[in-house]
Amino acid sequence: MKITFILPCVGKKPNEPYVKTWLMEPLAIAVLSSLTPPEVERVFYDDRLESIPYDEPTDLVAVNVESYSAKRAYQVAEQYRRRGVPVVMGGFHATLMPDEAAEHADAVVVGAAEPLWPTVLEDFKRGEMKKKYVYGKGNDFSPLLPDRSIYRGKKYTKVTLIEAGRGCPFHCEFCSICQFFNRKYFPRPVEDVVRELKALKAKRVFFIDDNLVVDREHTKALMTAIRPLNVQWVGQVSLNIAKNTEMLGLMKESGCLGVLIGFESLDRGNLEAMGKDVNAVVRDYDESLKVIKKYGLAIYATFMFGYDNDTEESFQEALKFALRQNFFFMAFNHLVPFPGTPLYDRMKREGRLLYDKWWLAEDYRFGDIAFEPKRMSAETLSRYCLKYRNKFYSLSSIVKRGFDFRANCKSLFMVGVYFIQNVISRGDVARRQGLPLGIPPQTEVFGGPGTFFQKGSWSPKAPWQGDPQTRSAGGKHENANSKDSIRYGI
Ligand code: B12
Ligand code: SF4
Repeated sequence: MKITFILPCVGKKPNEPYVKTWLMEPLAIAVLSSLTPPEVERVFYDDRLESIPYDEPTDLVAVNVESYSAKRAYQVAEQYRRRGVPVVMGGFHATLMPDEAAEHADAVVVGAAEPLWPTVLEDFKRGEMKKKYVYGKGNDFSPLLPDRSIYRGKKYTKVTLIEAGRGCPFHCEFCSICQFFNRKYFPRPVEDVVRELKALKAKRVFFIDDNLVVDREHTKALMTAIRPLNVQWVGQVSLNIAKNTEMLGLMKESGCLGVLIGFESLDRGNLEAMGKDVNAVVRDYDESLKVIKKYGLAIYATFMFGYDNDTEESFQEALKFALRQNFFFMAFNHLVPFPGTPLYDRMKREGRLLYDKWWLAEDYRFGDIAFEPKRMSAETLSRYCLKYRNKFYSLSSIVKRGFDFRANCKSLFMVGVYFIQNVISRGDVARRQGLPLGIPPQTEVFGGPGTFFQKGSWSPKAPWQGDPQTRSAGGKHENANSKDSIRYGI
């Protein structure tokens, strides 16, 4: 028996490389591979880096589906199913939208793969694969280590992704994580994390937990256990970490180089509307950052714009704040109504969705706004995000921030990482904006790694060939509701 694993890309611009900062190891594929019995032959195609050989014989195809890659996942599935090969889907989007995914797959796995994947394979072997597999209890880690040999031959960013826990107990209205994990946190046994780090001999690690400091005792035990391993790591934490200097000390001693913090907004009203209580308890961002910075940690700050109090001043203030704080990286994201979130439901109730299913809409591009903001147009919101990202990643800003030696450039290694990654991120601002979702199959002819050449009749004047700053988001959205989903007909 042979399984083909697929990680779909979001979409591609003809003759251009894929978004570079997104090219990390896809951990879900290594986890699935580890759960697959050794006698099963496995191959993996990463759609971001290579072409998919649809005609290569295989018995079963397993596809990871996120909301941004859903359209592409369905296109890929259609290609295999046309050839008579059954397709199984799983991942965030497949879990939050199982009925939609089931229209494009032979089976859908809802939730974590660990407790279900072996059963799916058993059922498949017997010719009795079910349409849906649902795991309702929570999220079990497997003692098996992810099988990273599945990445062989593929060039990813040189950082190892690893999990110390899953989920988050908070309830921010826009967040897919708390929906996926039912607002719970599931710690992974510390000894398994240590065993994985030792087996990998990994020196540069990204703890992908959405909030590494949810369960203080677990995190302390983890930091203490990894201290002797001499790894350098980055992770995502919440801002209230500033109140816990013991934890900050442990993080630093265990090799923490930097943290990603979701600031989201400088406006209290916006934070309340988001339900981002974990930030609302921190009265003064500058004071909190002063504490965190004492530990010499680089900071990747993420902001989200589009809540009801946001105006252009909100962008100006956030930029001022980011430059004052010399953040290592900064994300100026726009609010996205991800399916299955309370935000999506609220926007729908309030009649503010510009698309019923933006992730499948024919004319939706990465960077487009999928809802009607209160105090500016959708087009203006999209344009401001782009404008202020460009300002943050301007050459003068990169140089200025680089001079904060303590936070950003405290060793020769960090100087290299800082400048290379900031220059790549600068390029990615344009690479991501206007990225179409999916690749119409009739145009799918691949070129060099990560690129494809366009053929056929697809969009002779594609939107990204125009000026992304003037392309109208608001206008075109008017006709883009509901029926517009999936008109790419394969
Ligand atoms: C690391 C990470 C990244 C990295 C690397 C991504 C990569 N592909 O390697 C970077 C930073 C590049 C990134 C980029 C983006 N990301 Co990201 N990312 C994550 C993060 C933190 C961890 C992903 C991971 O490896 N998890 C560990 C694996 C084991 O878990 P998993 O993927 O859920 O897989 C499990 C199950 O879902 C299931 N499963 C998954 N696939 C399949 C397939 C089958 C067949 C089966 C049976 C089961 C199954 O089994 C697995 C084991 O239990 C998640 C949040 C999270 N906690 O997962 C966000 C997350 C996936 N990202 C998200 C987003 C939005 C993005 C961006 C669009 C952000 C942006 N604006 O740029 C881009 C899109 C990039 C792309 N798709 O090409 C969202 C997706 C939401 C959604 N509804 O789809 C998440 C959930 C974060 C969030 N806060 O909402 N991301
Ligand atoms: S704190 Fe972060 S991970 Fe947790 S619910 Fe809020 S946005 Fe999601």
